[in-house]
Amino acid sequence: MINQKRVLSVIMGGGRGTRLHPLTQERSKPAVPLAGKYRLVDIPISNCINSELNRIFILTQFNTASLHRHIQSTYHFDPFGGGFVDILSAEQTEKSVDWYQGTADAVRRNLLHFRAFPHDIVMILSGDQLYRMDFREILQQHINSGADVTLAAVAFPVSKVEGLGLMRVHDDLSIAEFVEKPKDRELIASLALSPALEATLKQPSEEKRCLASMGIYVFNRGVLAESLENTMVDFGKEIIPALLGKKKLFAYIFEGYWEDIGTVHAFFEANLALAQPLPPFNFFEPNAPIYTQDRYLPASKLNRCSIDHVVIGDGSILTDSTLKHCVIGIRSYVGEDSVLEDVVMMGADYYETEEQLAKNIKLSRPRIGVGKGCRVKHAIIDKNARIGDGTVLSAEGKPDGAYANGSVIIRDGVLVVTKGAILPPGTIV
Ligand code: ADQ
Ligand code: ADP
Repeated sequence: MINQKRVLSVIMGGGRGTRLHPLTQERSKPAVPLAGKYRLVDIPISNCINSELNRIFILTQFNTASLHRHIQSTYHFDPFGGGFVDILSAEQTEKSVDWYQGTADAVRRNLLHFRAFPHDIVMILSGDQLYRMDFREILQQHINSGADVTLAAVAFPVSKVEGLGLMRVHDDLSIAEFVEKPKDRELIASLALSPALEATLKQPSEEKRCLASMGIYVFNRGVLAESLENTMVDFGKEIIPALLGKKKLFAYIFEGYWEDIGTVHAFFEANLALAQPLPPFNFFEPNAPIYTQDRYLPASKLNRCSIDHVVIGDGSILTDSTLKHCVIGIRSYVGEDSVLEDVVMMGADYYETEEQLAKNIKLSRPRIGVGKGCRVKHAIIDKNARIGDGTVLSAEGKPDGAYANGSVIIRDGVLVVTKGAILPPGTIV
């Protein structure tokens, strides 16, 4: 039986990587708002809590105010259970002033913090994935199999494995081969699942499948320390391949929905997917809720709007507007005659007071939110953005790059209005 009190969970909160830029321009990756009211880090933390794992570290390059505030105001544990969520940021490590070089380097530099807590197992999680997983199952398999390291894996069709670490396993799920992000088609085909293992999977597939690493690793304590006694910086690229043949590595096959949302494009699509009739990720699951900050906001108010497949966060006010296929975050404001289609609007951190609204008028500055008569398509509107009346925004036919004096960035074909941006009335991108 697993003893959750002997497990430490470590969430990788993001490296130097700028794949979510400009959403990570002013905040650390775990703090990026998700699905109207959550933040990225709520997903792995909720999975831990729902799996009765309550000793959680977040490794991040920099502990931004928003991340700190969010963790502080959301995750409270009863004082007798020993639970905590601790942010360990690179800037705070004593030995070196530079940033974590990679995932393994980040874990290595924090081993001393982990040592202060009794544990036998360290579970390493990615911070930018959307999935719901009961970690007790992988931990149980890890113990039953006698593994030194267990890697969570999803069976993906060979045409969809680009950019993922792939493994070939024996029928007992022990790992025979691991290749980080291979490109060669023949090599990928040679890693495909055996017919015997294919037959054990719940969902059949027409196409051949490979086991792709989810970047989730369960390590026995001693093996983790031993495998980091070197200068390797990355788990997928270096540590895991180096352990093959030396330690017992097993795969745990996860069969639920799993999406890596570490790029602007994937982040945008995964958010918008929540507006589908039956979203692939269910935030309404009663048995394993996703937790977030309780903000005590009023219910949203919609005045004469046309709404078609839209998720709306608390405390929003929408008037005489048309919204199709959108995710609208907390405290959003959308004015008359505006049309939003395929838009992820993150909302606002605060309401403007009467005085602030009066000041806006005096300064000819738009209020926070979307003004009147705007058209926005295929876009992310980051928090606290001020979009003036008559603004038209669309990425269609435009190359990636900066627009509107840098207030708008097109990335992976998705238009992003940056956090706190001010778009004067009549802006056209
Ligand atoms: P990637 O996601 O490309 O591949 P990586 O860039 O190492 O790997 O990121 C893994 C996680 O760690 C992400 O959540 C990232 O934000 C975070 N991270 C990266 N560097 C960090 C650092 N220095 N400090 C703190 N956090 C950091 C990995 C595996 C693949 C696997 C995919 C699945 O290497 O084998 O298929 O994850 O997404
Ligand atoms: P993000 O979610 O984009 O990372 P933060 O969490 O850093 O943003 O900012 C949210 C916090 O900032 C909230 O606590 C909010 O009350 C406060 N805040 C920011 N700007 C203002 C402002 N101009 N007036 C009042 N409160 C503000």
